[in-house]
Amino acid sequence: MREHLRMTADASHNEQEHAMNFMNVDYSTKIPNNVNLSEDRQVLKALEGWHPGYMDWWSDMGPEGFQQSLVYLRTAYSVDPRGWAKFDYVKMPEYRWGILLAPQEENRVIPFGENFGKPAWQEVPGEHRATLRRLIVIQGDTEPASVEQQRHLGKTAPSLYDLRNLFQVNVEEGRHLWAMVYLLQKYFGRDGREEADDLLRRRSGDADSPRMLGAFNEATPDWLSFFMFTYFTDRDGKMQLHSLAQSGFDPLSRTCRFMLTEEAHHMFVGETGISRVVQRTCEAMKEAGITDPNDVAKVRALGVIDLPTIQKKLHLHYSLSLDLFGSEVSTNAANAFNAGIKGRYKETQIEDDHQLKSATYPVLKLVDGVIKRVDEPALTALNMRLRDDYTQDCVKGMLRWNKIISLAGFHFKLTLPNVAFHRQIGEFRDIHATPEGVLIDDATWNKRKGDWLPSTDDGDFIASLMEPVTEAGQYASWISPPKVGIDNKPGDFEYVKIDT
Ligand code: BYC
Repeated sequence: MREHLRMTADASHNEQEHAMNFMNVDYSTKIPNNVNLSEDRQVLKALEGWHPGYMDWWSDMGPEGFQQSLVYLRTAYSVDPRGWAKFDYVKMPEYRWGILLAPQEENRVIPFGENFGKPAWQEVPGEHRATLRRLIVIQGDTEPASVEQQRHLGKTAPSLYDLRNLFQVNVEEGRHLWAMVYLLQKYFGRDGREEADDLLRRRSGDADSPRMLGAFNEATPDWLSFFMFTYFTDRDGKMQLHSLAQSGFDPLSRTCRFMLTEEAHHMFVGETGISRVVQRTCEAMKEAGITDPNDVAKVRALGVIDLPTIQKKLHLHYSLSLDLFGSEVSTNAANAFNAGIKGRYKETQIEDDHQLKSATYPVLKLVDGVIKRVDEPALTALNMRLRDDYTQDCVKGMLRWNKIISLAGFHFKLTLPNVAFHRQIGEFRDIHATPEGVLIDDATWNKRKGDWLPSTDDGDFIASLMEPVTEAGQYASWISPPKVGIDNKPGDFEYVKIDT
């Protein structure tokens, strides 16, 4: 990411000045941007026309309550990686949602596919218009969906620090919606504008007009789910954005590159959130002299979330997020790659022909009732490859959480379930498997699923802990304070001034 944004060291002073001006965001128009909107009247008009609908959506479906509170938020004022964000108190509806693209790389070429090595497209290539639009719409659809899923959480935040992080994530997902809407309105004419309107019409979990991808129609009922979502589902976002950042369609690439800068904080919220929950549980067990982390009743009596329940939530969110990678073998993915529209994770760092003419990739498949690795053409196995990259990325957080547990002296390990567990998309959607990957029949699944996925009782227990804590520097019983404050603020900093 930084590689892309970093300016070449040998650029002359003037070039550097020019680049800096370009990177700074123009706040003189209603919609802050670094794409020279003031000289692109048609697109500015389309975006200004879309703005009131967005504000209505934000007020109907954005965070419930707190709209008049002052929140200590970061706002992007530049896309320079050395200093792109500014922190200040802002009322959420007054947040400056803007259009920010990473700087254009001179002479950038399409890094993969049939058009490998040709100049990157600055306009939509006609023959790939439909594929491109579909991917942008799907990406755009997830952004408001997550805000809708999280809209009730403010009422039960475990601290002002967490409340602020929730709102930061929410406003930035809102900005990511703007990012996709800009691409639709600037490059796709009338149908782009219609798609932009539809992005405000669909609703997470709505029976008639749901969001496009499965995980974005699930509830986020409590803060443990929020942390799991930002760890696992936002990480799918990271992988997908990385793949789209490779795109031969340069405006999409530049948009995604900047989105990734913001996205990192969302996963930080997830990773540290789960760490803090695990930490608090371990401390409470130690203080109470509990040696068996599986003694759920005893642990729950302490007002903390037992490790087996954390494991169940992890099973749920990881498996839902795996579904977001689509089918293991996909001609859609192959076509998008061939076209030069969606690449692989870290495409430019991979050493191969970038066309996958004869390469194969091992794909997990169900063969005669057994899960096996089967070599498939690498081109159709791109979703599987990205999913594998994702799994590797997920493991990092697990190691940190498990370290907290082992340092506290407990024998318990959080683990990722097998990829065949609890799937609704792809190769394993019609079977049942245990978290260890053992295939089981329907009856066994129905009997055992409460051992592996959060049950109603588990949900009720977690809900019972979700009491808001609104005093600066105070934290709910079930979560540890963070190690450092946001923007290096002290522990008792008032991140949200609720009553203003
Ligand atoms: N749910 O060939 P297939 C984020 C559909 S998250 C419902 O298997 P393909 C964020 C698929 O659309 C990242 N439907 O898969 C995170 C297709 O339908 P059509 C979001 C699904 O196309 C947190 C059919 O099944 N970005 O940013 O290779 C907070 C066969 O498809 C699902 C992207 O996903 C599903 N899970 O890959 C905020 C990137 N999976 O066309 C934000 C853009 C598949 O036959 N999207 N289907 O009607 C893509 O790259 C691809 O569309 C997918 C699917 C990876 C999603």
